[in-house]
Amino acid sequence: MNIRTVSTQPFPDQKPGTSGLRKKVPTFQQPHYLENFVQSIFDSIAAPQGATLVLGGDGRYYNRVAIQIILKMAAANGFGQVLVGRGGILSTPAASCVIRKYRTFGGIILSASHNPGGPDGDFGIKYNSGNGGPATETVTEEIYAKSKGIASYRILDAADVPVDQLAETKLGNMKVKIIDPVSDYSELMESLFDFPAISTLLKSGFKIKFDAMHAVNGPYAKEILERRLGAPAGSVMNGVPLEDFGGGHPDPNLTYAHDLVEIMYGGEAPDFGAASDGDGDRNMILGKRFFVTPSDSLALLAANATLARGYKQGLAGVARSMPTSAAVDRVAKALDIPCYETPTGWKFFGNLMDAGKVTLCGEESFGTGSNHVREKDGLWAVLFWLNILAVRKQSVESIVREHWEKYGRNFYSRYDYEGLPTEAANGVMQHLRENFSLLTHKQFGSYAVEMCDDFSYIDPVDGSLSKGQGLRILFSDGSRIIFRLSGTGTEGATLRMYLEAFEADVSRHHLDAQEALKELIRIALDISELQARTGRDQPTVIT
Ligand code: G16
Repeated sequence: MNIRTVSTQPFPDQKPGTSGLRKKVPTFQQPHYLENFVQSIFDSIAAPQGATLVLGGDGRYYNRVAIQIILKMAAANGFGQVLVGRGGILSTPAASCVIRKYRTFGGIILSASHNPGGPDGDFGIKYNSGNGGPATETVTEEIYAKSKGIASYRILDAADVPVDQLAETKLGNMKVKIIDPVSDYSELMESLFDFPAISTLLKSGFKIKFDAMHAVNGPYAKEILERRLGAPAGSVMNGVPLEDFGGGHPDPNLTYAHDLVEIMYGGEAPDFGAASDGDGDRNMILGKRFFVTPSDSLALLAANATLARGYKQGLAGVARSMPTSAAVDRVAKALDIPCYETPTGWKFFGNLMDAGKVTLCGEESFGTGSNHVREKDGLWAVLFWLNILAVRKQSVESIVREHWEKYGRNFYSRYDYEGLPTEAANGVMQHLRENFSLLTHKQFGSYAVEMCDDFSYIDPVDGSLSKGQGLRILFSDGSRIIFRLSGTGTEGATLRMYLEAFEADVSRHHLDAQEALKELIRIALDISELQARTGRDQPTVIT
């Protein structure tokens, strides 16, 4: 066995963001770049000799190359076994499921999620701990610290391992086991939801369309929706994963999932539509000519959770990221369960779930999940919805409208300004921070500012403090404007502006969100001076 110790120099830019390290493919292709980060992970987690690791990714460009490098480095760093999804494929929730099911030490997931792929697209890598969830900030900070001082990495000199057939091979002293990426996950889904009831619904003429966006969930959706549940062939569209996602932007929202949106708003629209992203953890839910906001979807799943087998006992609590609308807070109040508000990023939910404090959680960025794994889970959300639809036998739209009648409607929208010059984006944030005291208690049209702050969070489980998590302008009627800089972008800065207004009056629930939020949007643009400071009249994406 020939283990090489390779001398290297640190790269200054290996600080993990909201969800791991995400960079352009050519950045990862630089000599030693991936190796440095992987060695920094291994040095930080200090796995015992012989430990087992899970490895897989969303199949994007560079996935296969990275898999081979990581396998050889794992062998040289004393791992005993690596479980690899066939073809190097594992959706993010499936990786979490496999880590938990086989109680492995942890796992490495290769994905840049919803970011575009291909030779000029994005690539990413993140470490998930033994609970199946993204490493906590304490661990990612440690990885970053190691990356800044790295002088060498270890790698085995060996031929590539075949990963396209289910098999067990040896790499040095380490076992490499190629596993079916879909089966463990499918079994888990079957244990949570009433598959016979969903199957009856799907065979009764209730039509669905699932857009896998040429990303990792294609094989998962085909297996579960078409094979196990009997949806007609073709219910899954764009179901073949491609290294560049067919040139698309695999982000399930009204802008990027346009193929599906056209179908769902067209003449012969199916009853239910859904899409998921590059690595299968995000979801978008649509009814016939009707869009369900992710924040509403989370609230609705919480309110209807006991209709699904896996949640019959009720919920211990719920959690949402700070910018996510407070719709779920109202449900939690009615159910008399705790509701936690965390910073953006799934890693903050893990501790709460491990401690048994929450069962369901979600983010406005098309992410919903539960304690069945420690990642958000796109297909899980789709199955949860189908289970509710199978029991309630109503349309998506009527279920949502009834929900609003009961709890009120939280009008919600997010404006993304992508690819801004970093200084301009920082300038907007700085300007807002400096004006906090001037804004407080000021009246803007029908809105009065109650308080402003830079959100910080003390983890109730481990006591860790996360600061600088987004600027909040909170109004006396519960409306909110939030500004945040993205931690997942790979080009310039992305500034996100989140807007929320609560409406109890049912006669106004039919309004379009942009119409209902018009005044708040104007106020947000005024006080931030965003347009003047960035030179942008329009956001890149509105969700
Ligand atoms: C964005 C979203 C977050 C989400 C994160 C990772 O982060 O705003 O809510 O947790 O992406 O999601 P995914 O793993 O699907 O990429 P940011 O920092 O860009 O706002």
